[in-house]
Amino acid sequence: MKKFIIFLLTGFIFLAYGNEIIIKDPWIRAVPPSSKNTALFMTIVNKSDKQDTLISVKTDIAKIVMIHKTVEENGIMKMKHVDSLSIPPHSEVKLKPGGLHIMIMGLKRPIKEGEEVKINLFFKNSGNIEILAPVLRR
Ligand SMILES: [Cu+2]
Repeated sequence: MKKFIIFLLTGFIFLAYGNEIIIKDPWIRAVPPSSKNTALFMTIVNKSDKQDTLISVKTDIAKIVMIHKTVEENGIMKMKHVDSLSIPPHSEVKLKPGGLHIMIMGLKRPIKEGEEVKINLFFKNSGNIEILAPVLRR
């Protein structure tokens, strides 16, 4: 009985912990086979009372993955690297074309429309979150 209760408790703790950060609607932009770069977009939802921070992103399909923001300088849109991305408590951060995105550079192979790519997102508090992001033409 004791073991059963402990099992239940760990189950609840795991569930509560696992739901703090939710990745909604992830997708990777489909690019022609000649293109070596693409981008990943998604909405990061923080359901917890604490701020969390996206510190790094990894995928097997590319050499370099980094967080980018899009800024306007003298009327020209430029992409800038940011070290990390803060997700305030009880809020969501949208990564979308023309704004924040995960830059995927140096594709090791062409990506196909409809395929699902495994991505690992590393958060300061929530640790590693693995997602599958479909390659879409949007
Ligand atoms: Cu970029």
